[in-house]
Amino acid sequence: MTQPHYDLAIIGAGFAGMYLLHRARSLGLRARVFEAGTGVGGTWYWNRYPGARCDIESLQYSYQFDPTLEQEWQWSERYSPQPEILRYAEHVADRYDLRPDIQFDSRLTRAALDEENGRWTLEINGAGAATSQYVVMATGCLSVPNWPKIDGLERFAGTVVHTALWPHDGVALADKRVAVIGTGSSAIQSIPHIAAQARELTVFQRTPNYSIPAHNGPMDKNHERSVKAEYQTMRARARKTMGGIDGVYNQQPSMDVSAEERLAAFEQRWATGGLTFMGAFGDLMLNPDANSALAEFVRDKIRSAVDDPEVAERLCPTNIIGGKRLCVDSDYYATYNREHVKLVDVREHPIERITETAVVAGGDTFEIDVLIIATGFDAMTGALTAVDIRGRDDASLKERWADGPSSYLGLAMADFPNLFTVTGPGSPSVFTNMLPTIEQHVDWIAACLGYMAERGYRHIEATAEAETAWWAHVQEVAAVGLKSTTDSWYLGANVSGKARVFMPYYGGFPAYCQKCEQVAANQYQGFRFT
Ligand code: NA7
Repeated sequence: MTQPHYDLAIIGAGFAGMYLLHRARSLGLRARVFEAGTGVGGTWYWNRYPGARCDIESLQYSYQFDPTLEQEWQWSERYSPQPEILRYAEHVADRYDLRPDIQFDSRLTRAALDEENGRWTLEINGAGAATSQYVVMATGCLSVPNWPKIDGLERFAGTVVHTALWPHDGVALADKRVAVIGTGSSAIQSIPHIAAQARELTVFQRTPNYSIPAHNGPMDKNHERSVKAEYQTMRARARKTMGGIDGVYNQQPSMDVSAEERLAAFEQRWATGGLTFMGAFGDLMLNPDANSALAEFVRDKIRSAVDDPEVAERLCPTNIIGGKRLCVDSDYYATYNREHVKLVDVREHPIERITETAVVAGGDTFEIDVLIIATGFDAMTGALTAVDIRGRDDASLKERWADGPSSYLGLAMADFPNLFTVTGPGSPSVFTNMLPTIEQHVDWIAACLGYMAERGYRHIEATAEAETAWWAHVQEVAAVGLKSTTDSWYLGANVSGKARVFMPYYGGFPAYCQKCEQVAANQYQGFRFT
C-alpha cells in the first residue's frame, strides 16, 4: 500500500502543533498532525490531576496570533484551571477547523531520513505510516512522565496513577487512604484537593519546594477589560522581559537597600503572588546573600502557615530559591494542619518498597488504597529521545544526546535536515511563558519554510559549527548566577542516569528572539540549504 506523503508532518497537537498547522495551511503546505492522545491540548490533555492549573495568568498564557480570538475568549479565573485551558484548546481546534488534519491515537515511534529523496519516513504506533518533506517535533518540554524506581511498585494492588497520566474519568479519592510521592508543582497543586477528599493522605517528600501563593480567584472583569483594551501593548511589554511575562521587575540589587525595605518589598510580592515574586530585586538569582534573604522570608511564611513546628521545618527548603522552578499554590502549606494529612521525609525515612497494600518507608508501613506518583518528567529531551529519530548516515538522535543534548537555537540539529523542534533544548522555553514562546518558534519556522519555498530550496540543515557555537553559548549563559547550582530537571538531575547538562537557554526571551531574527535576516545564518 502506498503511504501518504505530506509536505509537513507535525508531531503533537498541543498549542505548538495546532498553531503550526494553522500557519502551514496559510503557506499552502499539505500538513498532517500526528497526536498520541485522543484529543488536542498537549499538556492540558494529559495533566488532569485535581487542582491542575497554569502558573501564569491566563490573560498572558493564551495565543496572540488572532486579535479576535484574544478579544472574544473569556477566562473565568486569574489562573485558569486545566479543564478551562483544555476547552480553550478545543475551541481553537474547532474555530480554525484543525481537526480534519489531525490524526489522533497516533504516536510517532520512528522517523528516519531517506537520504536518497531527502524525505522522512514515519512510523506511527510501530508501523510505517507516511513520508514527509519536513518534520516538526511539537512534542512539548514536559510530556514524558518520570516514574520512580521503587521496589515493588508493580505489585501494588490498589490504584496507581501518575499525575501526568491522570485518567479521563478521574480517580476515586473520597474516603480513601492516599499516598503522594513527590512535592513538585503537580503535587503542590493537587495535595490540597486530594486532602479535601481523602480519608488519610500521606505525602512522601524528597526535597521540599518553595511555593508562592497564587491568590487565584474569579477574573476581575475590570482588569480583563483594561488588558483587552490594550492587549498588543501588554504583549509587546511582555516580550521585552526575560521570561516573556508582563510584570514589574525591579532591577535594583536587594543588598543596596535596608533590611526593612527588602522585607517590605518581599511582603508586597507575597501579597501579589505568582511567579513574578522573583522580580522583587535584580540580584536575587545572582548574589547568594540576596537569595538567602529571600529564601528565609519564604521559610518564615511556611513556619507561620504550618501549626506543627516540626512539620514546618520539614517543609522548609534549604536550597537556592528559584534554582528549581518556583511553585505557585493555593493553600498548600496549610493543608498540613489537617489532622488526616501526614508528611514523610524520604531522606530520613527512605521508601524501602511497595507491597500489595502499602508503602514501606523508614521501617514504617503505610497502608493505602491509592498511590499517586507526582515525580515529574523526563524534561526537554524525553519526548525527542523516546522516538527513534535517524538522520544522516543513520545517526540516532538518542545516541547523539547520550551525554546531553545539543541544538542550534533549540530549533534544529546538524545531520537531521528538515527536522525542527519547537521549544527544544537550547531555547528559553521553560523559563518563559510557553504560549508566546511557542508562537515565536512557530512563526520563525513558518517564515523559514516560506523563504525556502520562494527560492525553491528543498532542504535545510543546521551546520555543526553553528550548533556547537550556540550550545557553548547556552552553557556559558547557564553558568551565570545561581540557577545551575541547584539539582533540577533543567539539568536532567531528576532522572536517574540522565546526563547532567543544563538544557534551556538562560539568556532571556528578548536576547533569544533577537538572535533568531538576526539569523533569519542574514539568510538563515548557521543553516545550509540545498
Ligand atoms: P517536578 O517539579 O519534577 O517534581 C517532581 C517531584 O517528585 C520532586 O519533588 C522530586 O523530588 C520528586 N521525586 C522524583 N523522583 C522521586 C523519587 N524516586 N522518590 C521520591 N520523590 C521523587 O515535577 P512536577 O510534575 O511536579 O512539575 C513539573 C513542572 O510542571 C513544573 O516545574 C511546572 O513547570 C509544571 P526531588 O526534587 O527530585 O528531590
